Amino acid sequence: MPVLRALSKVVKQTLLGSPGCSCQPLTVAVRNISFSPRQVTSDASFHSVSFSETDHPKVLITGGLGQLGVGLAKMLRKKFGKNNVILSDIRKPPSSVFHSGPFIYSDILDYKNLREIVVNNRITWLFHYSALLSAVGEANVALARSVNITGLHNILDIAAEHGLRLFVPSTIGAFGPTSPRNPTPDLCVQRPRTIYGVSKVHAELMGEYYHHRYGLDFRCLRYPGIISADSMPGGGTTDYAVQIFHDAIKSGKFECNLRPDTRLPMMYIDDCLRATLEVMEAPVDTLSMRTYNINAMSFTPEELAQELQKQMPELEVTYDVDHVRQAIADSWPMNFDDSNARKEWGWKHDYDLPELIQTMLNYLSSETRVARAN
Ligand code: VAH
Repeated sequence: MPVLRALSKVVKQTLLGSPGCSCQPLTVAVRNISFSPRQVTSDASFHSVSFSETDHPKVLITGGLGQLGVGLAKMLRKKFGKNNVILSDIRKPPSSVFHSGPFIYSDILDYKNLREIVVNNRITWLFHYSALLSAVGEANVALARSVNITGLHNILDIAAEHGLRLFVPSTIGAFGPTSPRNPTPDLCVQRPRTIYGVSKVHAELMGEYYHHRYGLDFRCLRYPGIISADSMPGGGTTDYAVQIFHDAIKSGKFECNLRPDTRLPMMYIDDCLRATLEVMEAPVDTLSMRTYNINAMSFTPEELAQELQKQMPELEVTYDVDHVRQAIADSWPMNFDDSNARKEWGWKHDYDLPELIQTMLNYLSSETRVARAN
């Protein structure tokens, strides 16, 4: 065990008595001995830490207005209480989001702002979703590098300094054309060809470094393409698999921007969010790694269209390939090996392709009925 972590363990045990300390809320001033690179210059700084086992986590979600943040907040608020989950972003939230629970401005590029939020709200868990996705990142490499890499550094330092449990999503995009593609295991060559993928490999490696060097409780899942009914993805390569449902309901026609035979791993959002909570709640001694693949299904646009046409025979699907997205998709895994997640912390998916189709159509059809009625 690295020296710093051993020291931290001794400090905590001395202050708290035996490791199995009582469940009574116990707040002590813990001498913070340089758990983060930014603390190395100061010989000590004090912060109070709550060791109570009975408290719920106090959660901050960054990039909360993306495809996953609102659904994640809804699920976590059900479990931990509405006021224990703070959604944040740099954009103004829709009123439905604003009125569903605590929402604040947070800019992950503003280290001071982020640090104040963590201290003022006594945050203990952080879900870091701010990032530019694959296709939009290729259109703005400098911004993607800043948000996905510099922003991550701020998050890592603050999480280490304040002893947060930190979740950072990675992606199938963290692999490249020289990775095994069918299936892709947890540990193999990772030479992605997008700034998004490079930044996510960096996130995985930096998170694991901070775990081993500073004792940061970093946890990471490589997501497949995520399909959601009530939120739109923002500039990814797998976005076609969400758009097809909306266009099918709206017009009965869909133009796909990937080739019909492009096979990619995909997952329904409810499975993704449940996996994220399960890995964050997993007892630390069940985790042999800090970054895991998770998988549910793998399909091509043609297979998705055919399954959808079983419910909507009149659906017309045409193809107009976006060569940037196609080149990205051709470099990504076709299928994920997630056997470690299933073995170590009991991951299993609930939604296969037929269930996905039914769930998406039920939701969107009811949404359309409501919209027409108003
Ligand atoms: C993208 N939806 O397409 C994201 C995701 C697995 C892909 O990271 O960029």
